[in-house]
Amino acid sequence: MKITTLALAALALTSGLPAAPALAGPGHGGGHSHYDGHAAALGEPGDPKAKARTVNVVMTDEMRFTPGTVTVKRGETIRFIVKNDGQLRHEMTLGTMDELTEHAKVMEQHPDMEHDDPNAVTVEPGETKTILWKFTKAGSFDYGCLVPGHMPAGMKGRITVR
Ligand SMILES: [Cu+2]
Repeated sequence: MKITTLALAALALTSGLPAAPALAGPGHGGGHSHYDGHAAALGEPGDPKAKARTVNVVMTDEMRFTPGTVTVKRGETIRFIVKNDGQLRHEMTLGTMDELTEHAKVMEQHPDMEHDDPNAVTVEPGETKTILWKFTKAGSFDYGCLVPGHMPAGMKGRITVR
C-alpha cells in the first residue's frame, strides 16, 4: 500500500496539478506546503501575535461540521480549533465555494493529498489542528471537507463576515 500512496503523491506532484489549469492561479505552482494565495478572497493568514478569538469546530463521520455557520467581524482574527471526532480522516479548508469545488475535483483524483496551508488542515481521527485566519473582507464565504464525497454529503459550512 505504501507504494500506491507514494505513486499517487508523485502523480499529484508531477501530472496532477498542471492538468488542472483552474487551480494554477497566482503562485500555485509550488505545491501545498506554503501559503500560495489560496483563499485570498477571505483575507490572509493570521498573525500568531495578534489578538484572536477562538472558534471550536468539531468534525464527525456524519459529514458535518459543528458549528455549520460562523459569524465574524471584518478585521477579526479567528483561531479555529478543529477536532476530528470521527473514525475517518477529515479536513477543513476555508475558501469560496468555487475554490472549494475546484479543489475537491483534484482531491477526487488524488485522495491521499494532504493539506498544510494556512487556510486548510487535514485532521486524522482523534486529532485536533488549528487554522489561524484574519478575515479582512466582508461577505459570505465557505468551508468544506475536501476528502472525496464529504462535501457533497453536506460537510461544509458558511462564514459571514460583517
Ligand atoms: Cu470529511
